[in-house]
Amino acid sequence: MREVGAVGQAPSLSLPTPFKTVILASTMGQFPLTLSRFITQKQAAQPGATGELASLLTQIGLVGKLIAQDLRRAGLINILGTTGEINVQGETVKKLDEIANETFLKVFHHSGLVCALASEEMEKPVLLPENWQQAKYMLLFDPLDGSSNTDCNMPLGAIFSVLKSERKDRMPTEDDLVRKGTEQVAAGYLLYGSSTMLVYTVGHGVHGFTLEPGIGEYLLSHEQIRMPARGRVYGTNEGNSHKWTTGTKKYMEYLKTPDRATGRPYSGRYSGCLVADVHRILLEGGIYLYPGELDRPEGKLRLLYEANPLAWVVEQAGGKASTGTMRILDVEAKQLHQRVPLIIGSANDVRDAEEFIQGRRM
Ligand code: AFP
Repeated sequence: MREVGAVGQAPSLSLPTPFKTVILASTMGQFPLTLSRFITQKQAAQPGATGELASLLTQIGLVGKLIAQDLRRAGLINILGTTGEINVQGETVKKLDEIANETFLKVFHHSGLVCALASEEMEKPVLLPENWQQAKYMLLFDPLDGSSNTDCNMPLGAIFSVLKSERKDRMPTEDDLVRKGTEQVAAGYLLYGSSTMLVYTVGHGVHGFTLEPGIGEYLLSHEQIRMPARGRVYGTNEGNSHKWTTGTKKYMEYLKTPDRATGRPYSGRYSGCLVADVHRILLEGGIYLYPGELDRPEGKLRLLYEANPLAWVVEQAGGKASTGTMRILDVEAKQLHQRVPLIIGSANDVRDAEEFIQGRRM
């Protein structure tokens, strides 16, 4: 490998290898696309684009950098453990939940990009009166997905959904945020795993960016992600199997029954973080299920800021997302923290699951 300075007359800096690689690539004209350059390029192809959505996505990337930094030092700066409070979901609030939520609010509150912010961690949305006339968008998010992983260094994520603020004659209200998944204008997630990734769609495919910490830039690492029509992996909490319906039980038995012709049994992969499990499936195929239960037919996951954004991402990559009986993106939203069963992944796998859950297959 020729050292920096030999190729592009760049100064011979004593830099860590990844950075040298990036410089070397750039002097050879192969600099990987950064998030902002990629979004700007894509936006140039969109007639009438004003750059606000591009800025919003770039700000999501900033949130990812800030939270990733906190997570990297989580064990060291005593932000583990809980605040002792209970959030609107009835769950114990972990300090990192709060920090992640505050990070989203700090980045977007005065950005001029959004006129409303809704979070899993906040019972009511934050409506921004000073923004409502010029800010075109509303942002809904789960600031820290997989909170149970916080104290054991397992993967975590954040999920976001962007809606257009349709009303210009008045400030937005909570009801303006309660919309069907088909009305999203952007959606995606941040994954805090072995590396930090941002994956998003604006309806023209799904693209993944990996944070290069050495330069603080997200670099395009997964352009136009397409998921396999069928996988070999399932993710679900089998500790809940006693609460599953007959159809769900039969589907899971089917997945675990050996049959070489259909690649069964599938392997179980469940991390406790929806984003991490869906990301694996997005790249390698398979299925994730948090189904309706006998005592909780609506399931656990939230429609507006978990199921809808991930459903759009997965559909844009060729997959499917269902409640077990209908397409997630078609579910009529009725309230901000509405829950919904989620069966999401490779199209053929989700189709099989629907047939069992609906009793059309035994
Ligand atoms: P938390 O953020 O409260 O840990 O919930 C995570 C999650 O919403 C999703 O990320 C996981 O797949 C699922 O819930 C885990 O739920 P169980 O702990 O009930 O399996």
